[in-house]
Amino acid sequence: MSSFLSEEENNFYINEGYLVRENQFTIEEVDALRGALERAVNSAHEKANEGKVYYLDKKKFVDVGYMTLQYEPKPSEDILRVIEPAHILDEQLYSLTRDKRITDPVRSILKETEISLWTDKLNLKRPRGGSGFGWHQDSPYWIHDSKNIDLLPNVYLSLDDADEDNGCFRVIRASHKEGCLPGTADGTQLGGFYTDPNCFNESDAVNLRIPSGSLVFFNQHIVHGSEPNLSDQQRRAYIITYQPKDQPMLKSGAVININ
Ligand SMILES: O=C(O)CCC(=O)C(=O)O
Repeated sequence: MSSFLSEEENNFYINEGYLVRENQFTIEEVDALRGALERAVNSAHEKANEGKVYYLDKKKFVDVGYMTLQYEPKPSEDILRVIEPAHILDEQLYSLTRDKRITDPVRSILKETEISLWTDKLNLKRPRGGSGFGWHQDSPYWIHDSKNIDLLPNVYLSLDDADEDNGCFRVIRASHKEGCLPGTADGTQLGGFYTDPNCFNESDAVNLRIPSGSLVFFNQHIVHGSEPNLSDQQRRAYIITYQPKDQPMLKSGAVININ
């Protein structure tokens, strides 16, 4: 069965910069994917011993080959926050990058039948303190590495029910229309990657309260972020980003076409 976007969905994505499709994966599938995610986390922890450790704005990062691990700030520095890319750590995550429920809507967005993988990451917002993500766009991170900066749609798969309590994903509706916006010039190392708050209106924020197994398609230019997880519940997500076919991946430079 194909999962292409309807004209109405496509128009919504074009105008708003995002689109939600709830309950695309069954509870059993989500359970299996949570297992894959936690296996990937264990494997990343093991590999981290061989990696190169560095700090940006006092936050710990480890590069292992072309994989980057980001940790929670002190005193939780042993807790992984982001793994990018993650498909190399687990066969099931790799298969997911080819699942038609994810890739057919991307084909609709890119208006292409063949696409390739740009990057993928696991965001592990753990209970009682998993950090938030300040308002930002993805495109300024990628502009120096991609020739297709306007053609990098993201897909967010929620692996837990999410709402404001556990730091659900949020977008500034229609903010993608401005292209790459300026960053904050606050003198920190990472400040330039957070969007200047004068360039968007926080009252346009949409909190995406979604059940596990839901997908959010979002434009690489949309301003997005999320609050910390102060609840007792997990808020785990897998975000996969695509591009036109035959293009090298961010970090590894490998070409992974998806037909
Ligand atoms: O997982 C989230 O809530 C936000 C993720 C995000 O902004 C990102 O990975 O670029």
